[in-house]
Amino acid sequence: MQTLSSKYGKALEVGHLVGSEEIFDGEVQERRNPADHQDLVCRFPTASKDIARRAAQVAKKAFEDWSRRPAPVRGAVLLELARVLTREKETLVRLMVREVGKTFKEAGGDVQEAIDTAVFFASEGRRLYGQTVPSEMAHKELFTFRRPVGVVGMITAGNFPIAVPSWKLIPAVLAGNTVVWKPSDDSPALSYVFTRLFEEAGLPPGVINLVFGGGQESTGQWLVELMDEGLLGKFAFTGSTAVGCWIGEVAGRNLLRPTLELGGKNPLVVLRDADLEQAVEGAWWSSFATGGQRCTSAGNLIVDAPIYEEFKRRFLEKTEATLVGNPFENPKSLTYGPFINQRLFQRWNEHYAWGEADGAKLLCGKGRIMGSNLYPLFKGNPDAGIFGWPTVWEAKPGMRQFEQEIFGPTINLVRVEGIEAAIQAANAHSYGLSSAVYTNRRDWAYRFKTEIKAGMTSINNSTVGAEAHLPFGGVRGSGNGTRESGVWVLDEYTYWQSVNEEYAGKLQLAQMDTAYTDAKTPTNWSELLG
Ligand code: UN1
Repeated sequence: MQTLSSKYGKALEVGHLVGSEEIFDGEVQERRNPADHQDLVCRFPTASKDIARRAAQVAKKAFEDWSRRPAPVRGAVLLELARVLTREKETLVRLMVREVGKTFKEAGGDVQEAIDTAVFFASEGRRLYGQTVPSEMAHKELFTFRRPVGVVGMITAGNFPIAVPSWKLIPAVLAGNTVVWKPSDDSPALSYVFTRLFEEAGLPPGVINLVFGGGQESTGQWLVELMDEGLLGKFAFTGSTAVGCWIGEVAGRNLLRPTLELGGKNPLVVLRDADLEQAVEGAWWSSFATGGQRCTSAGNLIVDAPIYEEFKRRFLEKTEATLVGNPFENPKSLTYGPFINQRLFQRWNEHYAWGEADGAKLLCGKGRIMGSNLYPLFKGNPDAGIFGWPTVWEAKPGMRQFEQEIFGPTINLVRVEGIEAAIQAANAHSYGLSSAVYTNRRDWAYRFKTEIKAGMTSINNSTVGAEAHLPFGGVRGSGNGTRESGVWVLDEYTYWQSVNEEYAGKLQLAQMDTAYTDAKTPTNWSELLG
C-alpha cells in the first residue's frame, strides 16, 4: 500500500490481498469522493480470473489450519477485531464519508454495526453449540456438530461498505471457513483497511483474501464461476435481484446454497389512527436516509384516506426542510449526500420520465441538483459531485416507480382506504425485504405483521434499522430465504454433521436391533365401562 495526498486526506494505492502477498496486477481504477470528484480516495487494480483462482487456492490451503483451530480461539480474534475497529472508528468514519459520501452520523452507524457483529460472534465462538441426541439403543450416543463449509466467495455492495461485509466475513471465519471477497468498486479503500484490521486482530494470512474489480465480465463474474471449478463451498452476495438469480443458478448446478440478499421495494403504511408526528418522522427517514440508497429504504408510503391530506402536507413540509450537500464539509447538519455512483444516478434520473409517462404526479423534486438547478437547502458545490433533489410523487400500484427498486432520494405517496387495501397495496410488488406500519391498534398491527410478505417488519418504526443480532433478509424477489446476523446466520456458514458413537462392543442396528417394549393385549374400555 502507498499513500498519496489528496483533497480531504490521503489517497490509498492498494493491491489485492492474497495470502500474505499484496498483488498490484491488473488494470488500475480510481475511486473518487462522490461528493467532490477532485478528492481521489483510492487507486486499485482489477483482478483477472487467474488472480481470483489463486486467491481461492490460497483460501483452500488456509482452511486446513484455520478450520482446525478451536472455535473459542477463532472467536478471540473477533474480540480483538472489535477492539481495533473501535480504536479506528473515527478514521473509518472519515474514510467512509469520503469514499461513499455518507453523512458522519450514518457512517458511524455503519462502523458500529460491524463492531456489534464482532462482539456478538466473538462469544459465539464459545458456544457454536451442537446437540446431544438420545439414541434408541443402549450403549450408544448421538451428537450433532457444526462443520465449516470451506472456501466462501463473497460479493458485497458499496452502500454499507463495512457493516454488510461484516455480516458475512465475521460469521464465516468464526465458523472456520476461509474467504475470497470481491467488494464493491465503490469502496476499495474501506475494504482494504477492513481486511488489514482483521489481520491486525490476529487472523492468519489467507483466511480472508481480497480481490478488487467490477461485476459483470470482470472479477465478480469470474469469482462466481469458480463454483464451476469446485473451488468454492459457498457463495454470499448482496446486490441486485437479477445478479442474485444468476448466482443462484450457478450455485444450484453445483449443489451449493448461496446467501442472497437482494433488492427491495419496502412499503411503509400509515393507518388512520397513527401518531402522525411519529409517522412523518419515520417515513421521512426511511425515504431519505443515505439518500434512499439502502436496500431497506422505503419505496412506497401507503397512507389511509382519512389522514392522507394531513400526512401529505406534513410530509412535504418535512421533505422541503431536508438538507443535502457535501457531508465531509458539513459534518453535523446534513440528511444526505451524493449518489454513490453514476449508475445509481442514471436509474434515479430515468424514473422522472417513468413518472411522467405512467401518470404519476410530481409533488416535490427537480432532478439533479446543479449550479444551474439549485436546491435551496444545498450545502457546498453541487457540480463537484452528483446530487439529487428530495423527490416526492403521488403514484399508484402498477406504475413502474411503484414496483421497481430505485436507489435514490425518491418516494411515492399512495392513497388507500382502510387496512385491507393498505395490506394489498403493500404486497403489490415482487419484493419482500422490509416493511413498516404506523398504527396504535393492536389488531391492525397484528394483521399487518401476519399478512405482509416481508422478511422484516417494523411496528411504529421506520423500514430501516437492522441490529447485529436479529436476522436480516427477505422473501420473494428480495432473497432466497437465507438470513444474515444473529445465530441464524451460522446455518449459512456451517453444515450439520450427525455423529453416533457405539459403546456396546458389538454392531447394533437402528430400527432392527432396537429393543422396543411389546404392547399388552388390548383392554376393551368401552365394554368395561358400559
Ligand atoms: C443494506 O441496505 O444493504 O437496517 C443494509 C438498515 C441497515 C442495514 C442496511 N442497518 O438499514
